[in-house]
Amino acid sequence: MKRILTIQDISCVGKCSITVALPIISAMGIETAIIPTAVLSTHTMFQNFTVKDLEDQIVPITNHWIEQKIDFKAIYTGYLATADQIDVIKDVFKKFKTDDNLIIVDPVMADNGKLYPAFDEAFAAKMATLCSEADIILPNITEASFMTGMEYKEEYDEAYIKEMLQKLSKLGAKISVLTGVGFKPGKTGAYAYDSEKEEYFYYENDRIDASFHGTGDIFASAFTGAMMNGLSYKEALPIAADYTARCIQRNLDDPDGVCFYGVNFEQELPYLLKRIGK
Ligand code: PXL
Repeated sequence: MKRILTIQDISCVGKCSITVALPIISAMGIETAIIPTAVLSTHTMFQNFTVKDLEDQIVPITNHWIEQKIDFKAIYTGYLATADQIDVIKDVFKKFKTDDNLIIVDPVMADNGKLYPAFDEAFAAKMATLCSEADIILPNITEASFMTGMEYKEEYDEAYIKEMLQKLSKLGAKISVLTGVGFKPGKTGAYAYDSEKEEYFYYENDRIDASFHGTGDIFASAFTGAMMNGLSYKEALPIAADYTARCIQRNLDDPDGVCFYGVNFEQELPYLLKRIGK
């Protein structure tokens, strides 16, 4: 069985970060090791959440793994608690990078034109340096605008997206994926650029008119799980996009009531597994 490592927070209630990555990637048949960057009572969109930074655990945990000769086919990072953690995580990459494993960085820090409450522009600049060490990055347009210095736009054309992808690819990742890119009403999608092949790829799907937390993490987790099942990034992106859309719809249709802080990814897992042939 393949084993990957995901590095992000545990929001004890929140349906985001590790509490979605672990079940999704595990269900896809991939062993999912974790490094929790912090423990929060809830994600940061709740009022008065508690937070405990776990940065001091990262070095001892990874030193022990080195002793035990544990390795990973991918390292996927999500929400990181502080800018200082980013240097520690770069050391984790150094410890576990091999010629044939994949580093996937989702630079979780912002959405809808704004940084999340815990972050500032210095954090965004530091996150750009982590993206430089990745094979694949998965920012949304807001995150990309903070990392490239491009103006954030709600309405844009293809030239704006392509320029953003060019600037992102200068950070250094082989494949840059911009999420939440839609050119028509009722549509969204993922727009990717492969800097080695100098090739763009766009997958468009229906946009469900509702916004919930954790959907970016669900997308990144399904994408990582699909890649680890041997699919190409062009095969993995549509699966991740369609699965995420179904999770949002399923939440809206939930007979037990709509969850306001996250979506129903659990009951759409059978769909995801079918899409990867399991
Ligand atoms: O889904 C992204 C995310 C992950 N973890 C925490 C968050 C957020 C988004 O706000 O607050 C703690």
